[in-house]
Amino acid sequence: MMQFLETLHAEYGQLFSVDRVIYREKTDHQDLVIFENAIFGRVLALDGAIQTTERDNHIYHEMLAHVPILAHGRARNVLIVGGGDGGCLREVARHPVDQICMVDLDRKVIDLSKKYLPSLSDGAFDDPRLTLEIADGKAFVNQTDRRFDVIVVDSTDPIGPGAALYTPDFYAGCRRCLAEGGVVVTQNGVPLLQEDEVRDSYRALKHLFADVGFYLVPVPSYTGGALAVGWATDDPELRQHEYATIAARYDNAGLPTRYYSPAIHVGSFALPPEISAIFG
Ligand code: AG3
Repeated sequence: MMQFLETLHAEYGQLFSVDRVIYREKTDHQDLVIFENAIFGRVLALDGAIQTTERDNHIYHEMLAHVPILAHGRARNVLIVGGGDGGCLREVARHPVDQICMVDLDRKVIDLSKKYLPSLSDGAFDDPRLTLEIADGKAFVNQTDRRFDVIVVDSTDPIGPGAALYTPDFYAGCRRCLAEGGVVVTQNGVPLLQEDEVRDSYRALKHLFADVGFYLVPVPSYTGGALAVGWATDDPELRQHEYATIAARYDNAGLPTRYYSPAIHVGSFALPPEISAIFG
């Protein structure tokens, strides 16, 4: 393999030169490849779709973890659904939470990421606060007795095993195991290329939660423009905090962020009219 062409979208794709294939395997669930690219460093792809890269994963993972946790302000129990590469876990673990539960379907993604992409988790899989479950996320949220203040859905796209994590049944399970005052955030694709995904998630979440919205995160390797992250909670105040509130919490947490900042947090909820129109 000298080049990797992303096959996520039928009509458009991004091309990476491949300096070296680090590892390739068809796991029980998905076609996994880790390769080396001169700009992005090591890159993880599942079923032909880019999942994460050494170079830009901090943008996505900082925003997926810090926005809901700092908006909540006193999160003690956090659930990550998916996220087997450990990047989201790394950022969640920087907070003084009591417990982190991570549920991923594919053990191979976790094991191979630890081995070939160690900077992604940066040791967070050894965090004593972590409970790791290899399980179907949809079944987990519909069955667990645990309750979570923040749920982060760090899923693949709604193709293959990830599709279950975009269903009304899954969202209802998230609601079921969300503690009072909690918030759910969901990876929701790039609106320019995946408009239906944004619309469908909005409609399904709106049935279940009082306040549903999106914030935007520009991740270069998720090509096509900013990525939408879904936001669902019964507390509308969580996404209306003033800059000063978020800045005070951020300073208090002492997070070593490279992309996230309180100003970016607040600004990321500002949507271009053409994106609001998708679900408005
Ligand atoms: N999250 C993968 C997000 C995929 C975004 N896809 C896209 N460009 N539409 C899981 C891996 C990161 N921890």
